Amino acid sequence: MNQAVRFHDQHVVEAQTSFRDAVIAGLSATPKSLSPKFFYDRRGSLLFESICQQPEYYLTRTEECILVDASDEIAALVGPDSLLVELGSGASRKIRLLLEAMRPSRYLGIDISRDFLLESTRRLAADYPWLEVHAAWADFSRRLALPDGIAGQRTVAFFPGSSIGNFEPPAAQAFLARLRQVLPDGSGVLIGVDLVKDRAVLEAAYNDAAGVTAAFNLNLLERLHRELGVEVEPENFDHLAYYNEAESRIEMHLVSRCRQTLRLEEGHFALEEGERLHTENSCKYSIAGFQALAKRAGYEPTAVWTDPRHLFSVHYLSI
Ligand code: AVI
Repeated sequence: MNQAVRFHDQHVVEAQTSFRDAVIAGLSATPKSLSPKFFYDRRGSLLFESICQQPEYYLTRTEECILVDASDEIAALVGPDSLLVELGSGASRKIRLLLEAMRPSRYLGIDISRDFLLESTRRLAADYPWLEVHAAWADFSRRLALPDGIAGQRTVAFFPGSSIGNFEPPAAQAFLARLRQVLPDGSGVLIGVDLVKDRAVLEAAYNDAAGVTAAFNLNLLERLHRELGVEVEPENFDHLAYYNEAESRIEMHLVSRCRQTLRLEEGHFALEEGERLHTENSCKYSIAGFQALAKRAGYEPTAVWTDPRHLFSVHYLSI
């Protein structure tokens, strides 16, 4: 098998222009907000990988244990020779836990961070010579399409890490419903979902002692400077993350330490001392609550796996 990665340059221009427009819209809104998808430039993607190693961030290692324990059952549900599509593939680490058991014929990694996507899919192609590896640089939260030539094959969409939690529930349902439309009959979705739990455990995960999550949050400001030339001093902001119990979600904000103005081209965006820029929601679910959402999106929840402490869940949703 040829070990080159087949690269599909799907919606690149759209992703670049949408960043500038979204920043202007987000800084003009009340309260100010930016989409968490903009965290993931190269530095943000590396910081996220580091978050996943932090002792407080239980999500990654718990999901990995669940996947390892359930890999044979997952493989039996899915069957061999499928197309395995990873949404937000990042470092393509978790997929390695499933490849030997599942034996798909093709893998497609889709990510918004181009360099990261290319590096990780090249490594995957080198390590699994029997696998046909594809990479699509795309913003799947805006437009979801499988590249020509590989659409139509029975597919498993792998959406790990509780990234679905970064959509609010109505948007999560709409996203899953859109995903369903591009998957052929007999396909399914394997999705990691973080569970509601003790506030202290949740808040520690988003306020790690090493300050990596804070650096990840503040990197958004550095990205505004690097890519859009926004005049902004990250040291004039604090990282804030807390559990909003009424909404079952962790909220992340950047809090202005002083009265200041951010400048982007002709636009001036004033912030008061203490004013927040809302950067992320990370929604947490009960197992039954997530299954109900998946049903509303048109899926049949077929299997669910969790860990002994019920920190995290992995669901298989059939079409
Ligand atoms: C990618 N996503 C599921 C992470 C989360 O937990 O919501 C992003 C993250 N934000 C702060 N720490 C990690």
